[in-house]
Amino acid sequence: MAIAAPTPSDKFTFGLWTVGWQARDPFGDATRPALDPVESVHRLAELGAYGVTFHDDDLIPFGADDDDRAKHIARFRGALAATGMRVPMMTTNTFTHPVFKDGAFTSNDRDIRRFALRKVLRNIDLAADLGASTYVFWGGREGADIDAAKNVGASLDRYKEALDLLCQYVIDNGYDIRFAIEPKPNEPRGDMFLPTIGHALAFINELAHPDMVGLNPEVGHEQMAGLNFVHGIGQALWHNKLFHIDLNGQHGPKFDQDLVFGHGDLLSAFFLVDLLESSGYDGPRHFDFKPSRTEDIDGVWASAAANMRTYLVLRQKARAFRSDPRVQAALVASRVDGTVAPTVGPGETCAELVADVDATFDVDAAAARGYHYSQLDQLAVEHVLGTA
Ligand code: DIG
Ligand code: MN
Ligand code: MN
Repeated sequence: MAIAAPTPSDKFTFGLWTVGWQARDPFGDATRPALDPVESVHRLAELGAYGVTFHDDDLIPFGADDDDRAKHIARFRGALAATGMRVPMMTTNTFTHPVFKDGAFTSNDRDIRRFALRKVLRNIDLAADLGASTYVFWGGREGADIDAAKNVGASLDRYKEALDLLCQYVIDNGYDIRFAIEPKPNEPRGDMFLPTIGHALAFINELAHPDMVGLNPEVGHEQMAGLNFVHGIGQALWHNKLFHIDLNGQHGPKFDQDLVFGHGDLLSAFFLVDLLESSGYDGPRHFDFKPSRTEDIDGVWASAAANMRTYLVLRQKARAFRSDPRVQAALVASRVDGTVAPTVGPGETCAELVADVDATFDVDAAAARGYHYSQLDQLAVEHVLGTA
């Protein structure tokens, strides 16, 4: 199977923090030197990426003065100009500095909440300058480690207050920016607010400008909670709230592995690509992964390339799956399109439904029907394995 090399038309993007991760973890020091963001832009462009994303602190050291800030931004702009790389998404680091150890928007300390808002406001201005159309909110420290620490209702009030204020700022400034909430169940906090796609969708409905706020779901985060990521994306799409996506790999409920895309639940990754490619989602295919701590810098670039290649391989396999006549027949045998038809007839009332004692409906015969899902799944497995 010949797989074409990635090109910017595939819209693959990477966070600067991914290839730039020095592999420091709670149990070990960095195994790699710091990476110049300008180097990352050039190397990712060479690999065929479309763009980069970043937190403010990934590019501009925390606490930098205005002159230093301007220099970092100017160098970065130069690399974008030289490579044609885009910045479709930006976000704020409200989790690394100790000041955020109890959260940002939901810190128990009002002065820290106000500091966090100022930090986000400043970076939203930069996002507008750089043409980012999506601004992500991953509440890395929004949550708690003990239940007595937080008044959950009041914390959600503060979360809502922050997002409503920031939406109004975008409106007042005429920025072409939408917000995307990124759920995660835990880590680094024991229990995080807005832990899953479902929690975030419900929260968005309570905001002052719900139309401006969507989701940036991450593969590993839903899977850490034992949830089906493909179903989560299916519901996000159903709500028209898939504004962005973080692609990576995860081996089920354990610490956040941020593996290369597809290097976790491969069959789930296959059906995710199948869904994304058929759903009309036209946003970036964004990788939020961590090159393994055991990789050297050559391994960092090899793993970055692996994300894109795996996506392209699965995209080609998904197309072959959907065009396979055996699969089309199996989908019919499983009556997968059966839910497309409304259950009730046009204008049919409940009384008519109840009166429709369908003498032909044989409950025992209906109960005996098979759905043939195993043969359908076997075809999927064999398309992924290349033996179909
Ligand atoms: C981690 O999954 C989070 C942060 O890296 C960032 O805020 C967000 C952006 O994709 N993902
Ligand atoms: Mn993650
Ligand atoms: Mn993420």
